[in-house]
Amino acid sequence: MEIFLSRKSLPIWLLTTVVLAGILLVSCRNNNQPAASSGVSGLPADAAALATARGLTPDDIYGALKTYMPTGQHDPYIMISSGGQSGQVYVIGVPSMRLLKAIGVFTPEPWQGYGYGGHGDKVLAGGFVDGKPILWGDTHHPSISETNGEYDGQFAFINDKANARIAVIDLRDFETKQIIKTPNAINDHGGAFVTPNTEYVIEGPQYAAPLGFEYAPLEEYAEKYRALITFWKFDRVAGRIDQSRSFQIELPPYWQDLCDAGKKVSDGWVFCNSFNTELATGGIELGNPPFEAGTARNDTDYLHIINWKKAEEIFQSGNYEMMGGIAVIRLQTAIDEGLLYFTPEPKSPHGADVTPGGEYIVVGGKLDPHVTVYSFEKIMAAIAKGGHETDQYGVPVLPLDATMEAQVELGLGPLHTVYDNKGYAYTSLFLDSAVARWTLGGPYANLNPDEPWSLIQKLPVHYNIGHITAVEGDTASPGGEFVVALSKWSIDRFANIGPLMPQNFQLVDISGTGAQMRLLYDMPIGVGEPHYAQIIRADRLKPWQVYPEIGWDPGTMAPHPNAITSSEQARVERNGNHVEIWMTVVRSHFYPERVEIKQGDHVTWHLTSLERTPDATHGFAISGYNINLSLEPGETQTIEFVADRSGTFTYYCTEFCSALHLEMLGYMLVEP
Ligand code: CUK
Ligand code: CUA
Repeated sequence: MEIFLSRKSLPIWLLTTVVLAGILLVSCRNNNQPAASSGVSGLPADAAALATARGLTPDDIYGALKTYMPTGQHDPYIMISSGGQSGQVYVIGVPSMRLLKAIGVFTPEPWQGYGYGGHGDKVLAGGFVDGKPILWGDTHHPSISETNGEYDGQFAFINDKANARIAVIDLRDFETKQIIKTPNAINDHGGAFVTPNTEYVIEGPQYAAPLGFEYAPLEEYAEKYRALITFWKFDRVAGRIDQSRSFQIELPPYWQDLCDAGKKVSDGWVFCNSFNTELATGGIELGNPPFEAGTARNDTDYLHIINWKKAEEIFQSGNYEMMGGIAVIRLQTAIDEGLLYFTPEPKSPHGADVTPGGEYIVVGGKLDPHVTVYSFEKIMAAIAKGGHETDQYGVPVLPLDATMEAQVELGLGPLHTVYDNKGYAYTSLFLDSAVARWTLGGPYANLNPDEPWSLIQKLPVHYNIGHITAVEGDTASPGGEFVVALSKWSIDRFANIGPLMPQNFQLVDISGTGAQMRLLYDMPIGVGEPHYAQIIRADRLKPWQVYPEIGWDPGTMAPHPNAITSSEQARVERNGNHVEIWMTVVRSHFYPERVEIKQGDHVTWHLTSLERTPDATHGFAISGYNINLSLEPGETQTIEFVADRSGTFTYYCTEFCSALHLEMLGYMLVEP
């Protein structure tokens, strides 16, 4: 009896699935019969009875057994998901689809104590736009750092579409370390994507504006408006983007949408799809076509093909202009030096996804039922051949029949494509609300028995899938167990909680071959609209359980100069109207427990957690002063403020850290 759902033995699970599914079929046929006595040895009657009582189908049972994570067991995969309008990043276990953490990125995050007086304030200030505080973001595309085209689990990057910013998250402590405002651009989209060794974090543009987002009338769109793709140089040792070694390339004012870096055979190149080669500027109120029609008039837009290794050489040779504090390679230079080529893509494309070996680039049709597959080899041959026509800005356009490898008809609204280890590609079909599995050709053709470049299965999802993500899916060697459909609508999937409904992460089993994809689980996301997510094998992550030593500053990832290591060193010092406090934090005391200052004092307050026990986190909130920190074991943080309000204020620990947690408090008396 006890072997049911044995935790150690997978074959028993599988056996159990089959057996239980069989029982369900039987018990469905005899619906009025209690299934209490299954007659199958080793299977508890209560499990079958429960399944019958709940009306679970064999598919439901399969999904449950695939995703259930018994207490104490860990997910084999971790999903790093954008948080959409929340401005944050979410960390989710796969396949259990349990939310593990919300990482504060562009928006203050109280639980992490991010943006309420501690070092997070400085990180957030890095993203102010010309000094204006912007305390939210529209995160779209997270990207995990890579080494040799594999996720290395060290860092994650994410863009803010709304304000053209990029953030760096250190995966040792899952905290945001840097936000940087992209110079010269006011919005972005096609980032963050890394090159195969994270030499650069790429941030592609979206809606064109004059460089520096200076004023220019829309009538001057064609002459004055431009796009910019940014190559952020990432310094792995410092764990920061280095703007002085980064550069931008000026592009025509098409709306470059999504970019992906080449890998393996195509390492050194970047590919971005685009739309609005029509240069539509809206103005329905003036009798112009509205944007949604104006941008869809042409039969083709342009896939952008960018040679970033050569662009790096041009940057290093000094052939650029400094604008807004960053090197900009001008459009004419990019054309003259052969950094930029176009090739046509059918009707308002979406997505650009490089295959694991770098041989092909897949672009979704969005308004065309096909995905178009470009061959990198053919692109290179077409470039070498030369003598191309150009677009209106002088960029060479490689003919489609010279660059295209295949077109595969999948259905309505193909957007984004990911890959597995069996030679299949998976494309989200927004209008069909389906995941399409199809076969790659070329070197992938013998990985499965199906005919190359053909649609194998369309799995319905609920509803309107945007992105799709696969385990290790953007690497040179993707996994093959799961994809997650990032579905935009969830109407009727969850309990009604009012008109704003959650999005729906739908876990799909892709472990079989052929038409065997199965929908396993729906996870509501009620915190914003995530666009993209990446899924990394959990064993690639090496996060800390506690900070490396007492007095660690997560802001610099180094020992904090004002850390103290014992409560005897705790003290308050006054120098004129500057008060400096060195405080220790440990179960279940703040030392000192009383802080007496005067109204108008400038206060610098250093707090060090003396804890070494994993999970012994303390909070620190000063009521009425908008100060709130999370002090994880070993962490030191400094807050600074002016005591502008006299009165009696409490500070207390916000984490239930011990039986004496409620006693973990102090008084800050501010004398008028
Ligand atoms: S875009 Cu959202 S579904 Cu911002 Cu990646 Cu395609
Ligand atoms: Cu420390 Cu509660």
